[in-house]
Amino acid sequence: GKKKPLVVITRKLPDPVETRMRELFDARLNIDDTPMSQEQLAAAMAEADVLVPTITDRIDAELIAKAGENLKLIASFGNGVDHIDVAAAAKAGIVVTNTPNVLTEDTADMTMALLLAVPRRLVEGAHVVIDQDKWGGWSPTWMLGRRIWGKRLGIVGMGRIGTALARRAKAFGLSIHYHNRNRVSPALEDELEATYWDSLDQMLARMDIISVNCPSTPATFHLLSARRLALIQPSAFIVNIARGDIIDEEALIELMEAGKIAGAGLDVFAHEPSINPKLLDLARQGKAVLLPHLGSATIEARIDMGEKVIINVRAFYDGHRPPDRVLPNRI
Ligand code: 8YV
Repeated sequence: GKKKPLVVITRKLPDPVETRMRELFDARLNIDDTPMSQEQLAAAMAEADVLVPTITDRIDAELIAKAGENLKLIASFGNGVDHIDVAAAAKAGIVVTNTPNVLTEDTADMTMALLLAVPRRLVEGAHVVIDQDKWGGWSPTWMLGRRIWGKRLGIVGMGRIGTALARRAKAFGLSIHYHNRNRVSPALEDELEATYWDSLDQMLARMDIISVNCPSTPATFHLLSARRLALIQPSAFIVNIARGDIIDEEALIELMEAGKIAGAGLDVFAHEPSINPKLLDLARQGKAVLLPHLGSATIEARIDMGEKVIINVRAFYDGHRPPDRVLPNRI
């Protein structure tokens, strides 16, 4: 038969995915799961037919320029492609694919979890019981949070995850508002009873909870800038499961410290995995709930994402168009 493509996988993936990859490809697996250095990535890209990176690999123009003749496909394990210079890849004749859809519902669940956790003081409450032995008993005025039902949720980015969040939030009695590059279909707006805001500024100023659900691109860098964050009501909460660089994190911290934004639920940060110590202080004060990028971290999603990578690689090598090709002009 045909020679199997040499597929370099940069991180440890779930066992069933690795087993299948070993069957189908000449798979080079990262057994100890240490992130590759730029030098190791360059070495891998010099010989591989296919690279399977994750968000912890920075595949920039410099690396792509050094890629070997054989490298024709970067099949990323993940949805966001902000870690890959897709335009440079296209110029070098390298196809890029991602793993959309299969992580949508899990990521929307995690957004909902943060959306509930911050106003209802879930993590703070859990700590009172477990760590601090501070629970003196129930009192009618103790540890009061803010009601979620009946409030206005403003979704920044009404794509797959934003829509999945909107469905959940509607069921929780929130009214749905959104800002997006384009309006969604009238049918979807009807289903969600959603209000479209052409002006992000105007939407931000009127929401009780704001959720960031857009991709990180040059156009969305600091989309929630210091100026825009200052428009948010002091009683409002903000949730981000997308990417840390969409919010001006320093400005958000200052506004929360000053009591001008009530709280934040963050799964992503400006400089992951390091976290601004001021955010940790805010978390200790109960103003922020911080998670270590767990949005799509379920075993089911990870297996499905692996399957998607495999489908894309196989399609490419069978001479078909890979279903999840990422085009530079879509970014
Ligand atoms: C995962 C993510 O951590 O897919 C994304 O864009 O940020 C997360 O769901 C990532 O996919 C792992 O590579």
